[in-house]
Amino acid sequence: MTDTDDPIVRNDDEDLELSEPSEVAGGIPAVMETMRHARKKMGIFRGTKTLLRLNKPGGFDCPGCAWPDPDHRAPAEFCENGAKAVADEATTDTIGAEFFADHSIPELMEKSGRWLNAQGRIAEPLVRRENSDHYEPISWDDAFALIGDELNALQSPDEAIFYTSGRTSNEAAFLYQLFARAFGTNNLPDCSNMCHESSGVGLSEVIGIGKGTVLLDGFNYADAIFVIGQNPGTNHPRMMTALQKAKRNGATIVSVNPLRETGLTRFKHPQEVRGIVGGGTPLADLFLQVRINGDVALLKGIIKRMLELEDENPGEVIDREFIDEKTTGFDDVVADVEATSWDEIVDNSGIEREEIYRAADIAADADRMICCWAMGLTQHKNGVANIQQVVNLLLLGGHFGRPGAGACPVRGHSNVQGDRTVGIWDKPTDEFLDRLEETFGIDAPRDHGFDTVHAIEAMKSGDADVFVGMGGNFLSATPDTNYTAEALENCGLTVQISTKLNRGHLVTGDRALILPCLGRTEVDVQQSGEQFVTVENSMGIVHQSTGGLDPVSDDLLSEPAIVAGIAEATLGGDDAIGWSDFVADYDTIRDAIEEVIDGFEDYNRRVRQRGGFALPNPVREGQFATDDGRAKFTVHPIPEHDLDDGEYLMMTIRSHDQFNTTVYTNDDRYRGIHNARRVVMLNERDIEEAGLETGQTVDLISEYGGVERVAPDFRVVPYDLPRRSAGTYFPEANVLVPVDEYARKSHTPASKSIVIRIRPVQ
Ligand SMILES: Nc1nc2c(c(=O)[nH]1)N[C@H]1C(S)=C(S)[C@@H](COP(=O)(O)OP(=O)(O)OC[C@H]3O[C@@H](n4cnc5c(=O)[nH]c(N)nc54)[C@H](O)[C@@H]3O)O[C@H]1N2
Ligand SMILES: Nc1nc2c(c(=O)[nH]1)N[C@H]1C(S)=C(S)[C@@H](COP(=O)(O)OP(=O)(O)OC[C@H]3O[C@@H](n4cnc5c(=O)[nH]c(N)nc54)[C@H](O)[C@@H]3O)O[C@H]1N2
Ligand SMILES: [Mo]
Repeated sequence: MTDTDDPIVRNDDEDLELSEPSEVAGGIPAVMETMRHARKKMGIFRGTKTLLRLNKPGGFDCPGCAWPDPDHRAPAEFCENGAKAVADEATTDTIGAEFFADHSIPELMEKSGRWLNAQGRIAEPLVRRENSDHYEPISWDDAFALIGDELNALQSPDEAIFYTSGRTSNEAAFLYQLFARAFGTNNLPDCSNMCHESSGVGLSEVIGIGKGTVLLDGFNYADAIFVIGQNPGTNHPRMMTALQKAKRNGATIVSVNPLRETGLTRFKHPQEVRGIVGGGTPLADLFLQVRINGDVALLKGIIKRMLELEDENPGEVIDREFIDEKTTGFDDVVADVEATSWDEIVDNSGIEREEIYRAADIAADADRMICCWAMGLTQHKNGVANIQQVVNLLLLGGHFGRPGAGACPVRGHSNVQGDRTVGIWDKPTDEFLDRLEETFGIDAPRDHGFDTVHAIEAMKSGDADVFVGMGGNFLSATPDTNYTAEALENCGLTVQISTKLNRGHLVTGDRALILPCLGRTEVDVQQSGEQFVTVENSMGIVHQSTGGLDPVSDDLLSEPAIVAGIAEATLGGDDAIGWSDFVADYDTIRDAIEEVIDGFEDYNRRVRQRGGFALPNPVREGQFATDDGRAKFTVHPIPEHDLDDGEYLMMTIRSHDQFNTTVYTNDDRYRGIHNARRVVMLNERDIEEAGLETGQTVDLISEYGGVERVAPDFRVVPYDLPRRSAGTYFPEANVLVPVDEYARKSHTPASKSIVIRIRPVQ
């Protein structure tokens, strides 16, 4: 099923160069990078103006990540990687009819993803007609009519799939899900399915809400902060400022990661004088170099040790009163860790007993403890169990319902959390659908829809025929790239609502549309005047985002306008929803959200207040919204990976110089890997034992269910990671992740634990 000579994700790697990984994140190099990106892509004027509006009141929300903004903002809190994301969108280069006349789709397939993205913003709507190998211009009306015709020709609305990436605003997302449901389907997969779904599912089951329980301010009170399976120096650089402050206020920080990620060791605040000149603050007091997917074992070890300490000092270590009053299942967890031997814990976590004791001491001493995590925990078959095991640790110390303590899943895309809140979900609750029906007089479909992996299967098997992507890069972000490509090609129509060109635009159904939209940085003028949109950050704060730049092209529509156009063309005259009224004034969309979803009372007024407002979070107030009002301790087995000789457990991660599938450069500056992305990081001793050499070219092979998948032409890079572990970049290694290898319950692809073999290329 794979063709080794023809990787679907193309790279333009040059000579691989290696240097020592950076010890310090932030500081002067980060500021320089920020300015370089801003100038190069936007020009001096647009660049400076844009960065000054980033994350400021009256400005736009940074599209870089979902980390919240501090209330008392530094003059401009932006980070190097936020600036890269902004510069990438705010570029003045554009592509349109001429570009696509010059470049056929097969020709574009030969280009790297980095090259495709670097061509500029898509400036006008484009169509690929049947049997054509070119995109050509199409009017907005004709594009909408084409979609309406195809959707209405389906046998069932469930043959359509409406994907969302997490940059979409609350307003656009709400209209989009409303349209999907008015049309008749809950097929609303989103990037969250591949991201924090394990967190949402895991937390909902045991604490009754699928969101984090910590506010940014809480970092100022925490005694201990565990950062597990997360690389904030690269992916959430503004979080480093919060960690630095926490540390100055006395918090002890523990990093749990197979890699010694730059930034957690030392961090220089780029916007503080002492950050620029000094040696940086060492952030992590303890680094636990866990084996890939060794977290359950490690967390059990920490809990086991804390219970031993409690026996020695009764009443000093765990919060017995909280456990008795507010939780269930404690005795089972005690029995489970007692039955788990230290050998099992040490072998499976890869962490020595003394180190586990140190971590347990830190947790035991903390009156207030926060656990943060990201993809290192969620993207495993036992992703949900990982999260619930973290909750076990937090429950032991009663770390819910007070500031400075709690669960902190750190979200990725800047509005991925808000999209879910306003209804982008393949498994909506009946209560939500009832409210939609009452408000809009529609018959909402009740069957659950396809999530991301099941959407791929449905397109592959012919059960789905139309794919619409609200942002994102479905082809390259999903697992099993070759399989997903076949799935998309099996559709009658694929539609991508996008800002920039990506490989997902090149692998299409019989017909394809690219609908270019305004970006967050741009002014959005509708009938009632200039509009703003709203987003929800990782901590449940809803706030405004207002673009300030002139749109790069006159032919762009806003995301809400595009949804409305599709809805009108599809639902026609029979439908009572006033789509154009919504677009004329986004306040009316917010009024509708307020009617349908609790917590948005007085939305339009409150979101105009500086800093926005917090959505209700009962757990923060000490109320667990579970069936019996108590939080649940839960027992989970230690996952087993019996690696045969020559097998490695691979995690697919982000470099410092990419945003998901958008590659800015072929460097991974912090890790000291330059000019190449088709690399596999391996422990030096594993390289030696396998008879491999630094820089050698190899093919990576995964074999699941009798199917061999090959990622050709990777270079061997020695790196400090545990034995028998391998690290590769996403999306290059996605071909190796089988579509059906996903987390139980959450269906998040197991992109961080894939067994691979390595075959030298002769
Ligand atoms: N600049 C930039 N910012 C981004 C993004 C980006 O691509 N670029 N992406 C955004 C998005 S959508 C998201 S979801 C976040 C992602 O943010 P992260 O989750 O930080 O991103 P990953 O690179 O996937 O890194 C996962 C980390 O987990 C570690 N890890 C892997 N496997 C394991 C394991 O089994 N156990 C433990 N303990 N650790 C493990 C890896 O070494 C790595 O440090 O970032 C967001 N912000
Ligand atoms: N192997 C592996 N796979 C992974 C991951 C991993 O760690 N390993 N991580 C997973 C995670 S956490 C995530 S979140 C997904 C990400 O999956 P996606 O969200 O689908 O992918 P992105 O690369 O973020 O999407 C980039 C594209 O979005 C479009 N875009 C950018 N801004 C806008 C906008 O404002 N509006 C619109 N309409 N379009 C816009 C541009 O055309 C750009 O090319 O990938 C997942 N895939
Ligand atoms: Mo994500």
